[in-house]
Amino acid sequence: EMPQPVALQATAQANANIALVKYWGKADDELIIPNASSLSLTIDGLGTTTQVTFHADGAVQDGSARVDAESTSRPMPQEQGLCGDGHESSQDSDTLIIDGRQHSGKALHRVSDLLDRIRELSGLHAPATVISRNTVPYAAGLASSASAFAALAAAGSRAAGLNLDPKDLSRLARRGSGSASRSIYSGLAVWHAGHDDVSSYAEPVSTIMEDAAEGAVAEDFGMNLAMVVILISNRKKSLSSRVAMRRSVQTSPLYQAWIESCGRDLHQALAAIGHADVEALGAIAESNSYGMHATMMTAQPPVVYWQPATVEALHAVEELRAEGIGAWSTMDAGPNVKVLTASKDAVRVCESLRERLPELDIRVHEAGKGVRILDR
Ligand code: 2P0
Repeated sequence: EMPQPVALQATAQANANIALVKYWGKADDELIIPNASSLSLTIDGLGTTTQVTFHADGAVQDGSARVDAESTSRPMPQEQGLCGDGHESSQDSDTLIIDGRQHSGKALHRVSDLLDRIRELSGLHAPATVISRNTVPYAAGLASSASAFAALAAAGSRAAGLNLDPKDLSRLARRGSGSASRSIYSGLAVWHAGHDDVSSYAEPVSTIMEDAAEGAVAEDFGMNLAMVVILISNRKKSLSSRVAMRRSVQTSPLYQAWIESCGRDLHQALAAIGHADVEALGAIAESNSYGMHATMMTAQPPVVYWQPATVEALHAVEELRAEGIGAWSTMDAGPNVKVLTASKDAVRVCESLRERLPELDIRVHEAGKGVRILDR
């Protein structure tokens, strides 16, 4: 007479994004409201696939969720033995498996927080199992909370019977990790800083352009760009971006100027995109990235993600440009260097960089798709 457990399950895939105008610092740590709007390019080949299963006893407590009766269990490919007998019995709390390894502590806490938000929205009060795989072609170092939380928000909300529109999905992903708000979309996206939970969300640049042009047909601007990723290190970073950005906000004397520069940079970047001016966009992105790192380096204590090979790579990009090749560097909270280029130049940029930096793993990533639910 035990109620038959109902598997409420969905799987989603999301790609990483690289910011051209960076998000660095929060106005609200709890809701993850940034101090400035940001702009990014979603890229292919660096993503996360996540399956969420809610273990409900057929119960939807307040009836607000539309539960899909067809969402019966479809197991992910076996996760190196960790999907086995061990934890099915302890379903009073969430279970998190990333790349075949079960996680507890801080990682699980962050995931459970987002699941709590989904339970709140759906009225579904049930523990969940989250099985996540990073689709990284080369060893870590680029694993991104953006793709992880975008995939979790999409799979989790769908598994709970919610059917969120992209804007609400972006807001939900934002609660997991700020940059995840932008990975909902393909190509170029802007995360509007906003001032509260409702007004802080991302949308595609094409939408903004359409609005500005009052309904003119928009192209998918992002598809003309690519990122060449120079892998400097695949080690886990010493300091999380969350801590590093908070320290920058609180202690860098350059912080206020940084936030002001982001406003100008976004404005000019959108104008450059409107004119399909890759050169102008690249120059803005490179300068914005250096500005962000300046706020970290002038924090107390300083945050320096750079390694010797980072500086070599940055100089190599400058050399390419001196030769007339359109390539611009950008960096995030780690030592790796990403190089923005026109898609048509990407292979040439990649080959030139490989010649100059023969020790390093260097690969082309084209503009990527937005988050999507995978078929059952
Ligand atoms: C960005 N980064 O715009 C910036 C540039 C890294 C450097 O967003 O605290 O993991 O989870 O909101 O999104 C990385 O920060 O931070 C990031 P939380 P997140 O891509």
